[in-house]
Amino acid sequence: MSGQNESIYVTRPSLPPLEEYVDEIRDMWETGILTHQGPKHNRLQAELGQYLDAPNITLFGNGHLAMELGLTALDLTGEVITTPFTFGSTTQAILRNRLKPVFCDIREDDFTIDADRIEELITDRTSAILPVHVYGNICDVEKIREIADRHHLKVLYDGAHAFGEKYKGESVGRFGDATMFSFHATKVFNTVEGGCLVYKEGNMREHLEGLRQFGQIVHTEKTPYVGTNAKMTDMHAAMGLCNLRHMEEYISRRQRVAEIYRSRLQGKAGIRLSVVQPNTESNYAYFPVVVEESRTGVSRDDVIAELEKHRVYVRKYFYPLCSDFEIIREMGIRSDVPTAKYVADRVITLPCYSDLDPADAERICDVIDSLYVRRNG
Ligand code: T4K
Repeated sequence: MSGQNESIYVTRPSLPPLEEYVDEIRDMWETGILTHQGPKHNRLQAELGQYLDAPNITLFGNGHLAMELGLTALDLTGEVITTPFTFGSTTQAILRNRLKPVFCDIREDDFTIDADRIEELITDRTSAILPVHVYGNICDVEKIREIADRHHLKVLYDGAHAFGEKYKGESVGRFGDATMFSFHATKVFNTVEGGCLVYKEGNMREHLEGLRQFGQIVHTEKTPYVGTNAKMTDMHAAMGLCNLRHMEEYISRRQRVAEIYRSRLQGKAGIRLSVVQPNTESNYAYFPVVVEESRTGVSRDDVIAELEKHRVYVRKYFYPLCSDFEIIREMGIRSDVPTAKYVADRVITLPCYSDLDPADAERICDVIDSLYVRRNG
């Protein structure tokens, strides 16, 4: 157990043994190939393709750019239906494509987009749906596919939190036209910064690679696209090659932490947890807790303050809602998202990462328990 004086943050990166990374990058000092789709990048792309069961995959310098450029490559217009309950990146990717986000409410049991509310938001300007597998909770992929097919809409999933997950035995990246996975330092699988897009149509590859590299068709003199620089370096890919070898261990250690929280907090008055989704192989990315003050008088801020007294620093992922961003209000976009508002006003995410000592997870529950006992007896 980490000392009681040591601070605990919402997450810490999963790191391979240092020697393993040093061994992985050693030959780069001889080859001098550090970036531009070098051998490490290409090996990681191939290994991830296998791991994610994704025949079509392109790596990027971060998850956000994978999503932003993925939207560009899908050639969308007008409006995109999305969730407000997510990290700002999701909405920004839409805005940066000069598209209009239309916010749909979320489900109260798993916080993903409420597929039953999507159709009422479709207009003749809608071109796509951008749902988020928030916290690693998988969206209603079947209903979303049905709606998209019926209305001829594209679907790009923000799977930033869903790396390696499966639904009914199928890789979560197999749903929709494309799925983004983030490899940020704080994610289940990391390349320090990084991300990828997996996609259904192989003919998107050339466009995506062009968008990633100054609009060029790689290894030619042609520049048919307006692109940017969104490449993943070989140094980052090397970290991914190492981390990928440890995924099973990382996920099972996260699972242990999540199970402690669930067994200690499930059913506690004033605290609501996300459901355990059926048919899902989870990666235990985040552990959200909704603090319902009206039932006990204990508020979210009380829980945060109590944990901070014990040097445990949780986060309000995801508050505020994207639909409340200043830029969205200035654009005059109004949304009817009461469930998302309810959850965003009450949610915290507890520390959950592979190196978190299970004894610390128990201690965090003890701190929460003692606060409720003090207040309510
Ligand atoms: N879509 C969704 C749904 C997302 O959640 C995200 C990113 C994206 C898209 C975009 O993907 P990327 O472009 O990032 O690949 C963090 C992460 O920066 C961000 O990747 C993540 N979502 C978001 C949910 O969380 P912040 O601003 O809260 O990060 P920060 O720096 O405050 O870090 C949180 C905690 O992690 C710190 O308390 C300490 C710890 N930490 C962080 C870093 C960076 C470390 O221990 N080591 C580190 O190197 O956004």
